[in-house]
Amino acid sequence: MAYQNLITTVKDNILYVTINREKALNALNKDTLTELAEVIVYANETDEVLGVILTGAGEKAFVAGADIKEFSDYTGKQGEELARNGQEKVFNAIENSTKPFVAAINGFALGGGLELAMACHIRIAADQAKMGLPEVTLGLIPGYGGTQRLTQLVGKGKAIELIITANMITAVEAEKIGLVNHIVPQADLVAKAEEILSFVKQRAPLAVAAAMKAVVASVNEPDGYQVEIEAFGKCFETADFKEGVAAFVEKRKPVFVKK
Ligand code: CO8
Repeated sequence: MAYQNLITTVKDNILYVTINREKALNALNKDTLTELAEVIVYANETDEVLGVILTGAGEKAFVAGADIKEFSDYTGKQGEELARNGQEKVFNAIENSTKPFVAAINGFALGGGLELAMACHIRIAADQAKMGLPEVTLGLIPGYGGTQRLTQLVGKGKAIELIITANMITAVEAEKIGLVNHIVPQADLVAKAEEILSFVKQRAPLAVAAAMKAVVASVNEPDGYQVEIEAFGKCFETADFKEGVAAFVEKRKPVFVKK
């Protein structure tokens, strides 16, 4: 995998993705979005990858938003197309992935950057990180799912306040309202993400995927309970279920084979 704007590597079943446009505070230009779409497909299709850690280059920004310089003279139709395309291929694709994506928020996560972090399944923030959806300062609104996912994560009242004031919040405030799962010192950010994935990596991968699908269905499907029932039933047909139960009875560690 060779990318212009991403640094990627796979180690110990984790795909590390760093958005690498440090001079532009890792802003999401078109090429970066295209590369992110490709790396998401790679993560989904590669058996070796059991989880993804997504971060930004440098110590200042995770992602400072969509690349403002690129869309300054778009028409309404182009804007709509850009939002639809980005949501489908990047933001929804992350949320619908069967591999857990952990956002390691190493600095500013603004606009499309916070939307990217919110599309991930778990968010860990460095203690100096700042987050916000400043789109209304530009005469825009969040277009990469931010109005929906912020509301799901923190509730309507807080979401409206954050979006219409455009104010940034600190990592501490973000944790308090449920926007991030954990806060750690900057130097421990990736280690914390690895620690979380180290637990996931020991679990039955098909069950992990089924659980994520059912949780996401709670907000994106008309009947999440039905999705859960069907996914639950399918688990009984897996070899990993038999292995998990056998290992419990035999008082040993299970060896899952993703079948
Ligand atoms: N796009 C392009 N360039 C950026 C962006 C951005 N979002 N953010 C920062 N940069 C660039 C700056 O232009 C500057 O470049 P240069 O040195 O060439 O002038 C460089 O990064 C460093 O930035 P600053 O000098 O501004 O650094 P400061 O420390 O003074 O400020 C801030 C840091 C507060 C993060 C500031 O850069 C800032 O406010 N950035 C913009 C934040 C923002 O408004 N983000 C939202 C963008 S809109 C969006 O994300 C919409 C998503 C939905 C799109 C739907 C489909 C189109």
